[in-house]
Amino acid sequence: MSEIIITNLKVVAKHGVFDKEKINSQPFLFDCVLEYDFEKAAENDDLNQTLDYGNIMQDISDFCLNNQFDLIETLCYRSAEMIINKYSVKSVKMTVKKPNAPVDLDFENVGVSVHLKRRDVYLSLGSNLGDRKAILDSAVKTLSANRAIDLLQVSPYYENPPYGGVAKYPFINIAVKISTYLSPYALLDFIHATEAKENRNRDVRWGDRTLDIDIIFYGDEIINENGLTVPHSDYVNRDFVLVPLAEIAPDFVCPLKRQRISELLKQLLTKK
Ligand code: A4P
Ligand code: MG
Repeated sequence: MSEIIITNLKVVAKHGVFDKEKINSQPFLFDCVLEYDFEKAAENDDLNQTLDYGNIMQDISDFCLNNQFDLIETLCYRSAEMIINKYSVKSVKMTVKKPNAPVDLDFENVGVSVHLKRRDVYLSLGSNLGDRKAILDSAVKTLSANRAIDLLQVSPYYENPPYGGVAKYPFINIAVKISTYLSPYALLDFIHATEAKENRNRDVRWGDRTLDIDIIFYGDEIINENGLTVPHSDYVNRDFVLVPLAEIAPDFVCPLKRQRISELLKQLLTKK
């Protein structure tokens, strides 16, 4: 793993909550660490095979000067987003310090930091009410319209009988691969908003629904807390998840089961 590191890039700009901060400029100090594979550039001693740190510094400086935010949190997050989207790096760690923050105490710096990291995420989408294909298409469109999400693959549609004994009508299911730097919880919030947009009603667990989106994998991470379980707790028992998933990611290895999707599907089908 290799990194490009910028420290204490100073930009004099007008961010802050107070009126006087919006009128009088003050310094903001940026640290930026980009995860970037520059081994080839080093081997060939070639600037064209790496990122020009001068361009990155200019972009951070321009972004800081051309925008105005109340919070350094916003300045930090948005400038990290600008860099990860423009340079397609694996991750960006951005720190913003405000040495002249209006606090009447003796301090050197106050700052915030954010680490954005791209992961491949697999989602399972299902619909069994309304115009099911149109709803799934619209959900995929909503996902890809989020600037933090790149849509990588979409499986074909599969029609399935309802699983779980609660829902009455047949589902159409698809699997989708995205790349995103949203945290798992930010992604879950966005998924819930996407379901709500398609008039999802949450009255009955496992019930009929216009749209359901589940996170099956979030990179290699294993998460088991605060209402989120990833890998999804029951996906290995669900052919409506595994069949579309095997279509787009047969060789993906489940971080929990340590088996490929194609093997897991085979096992499920022989059990049935
Ligand atoms: N949650 C925890 N882990 C996750 C995760 N990995 N992805 C929490 C998404 N959400 C996760 O989900 C309830 C809560 O689970 C969420 O608020 C989140 O914090 P929900 O979507 O509100 O409720 P639900 O969908 O009714 O419950 P659940 O348990 O998610 O149901 P499933 O498992 O989604 O099952 N048959 C076919 N053929 N095709 C289907 O698509 N879908 C279901 C729903 C039933 N039968 C089906 C299908
Ligand atoms: Mg669900």
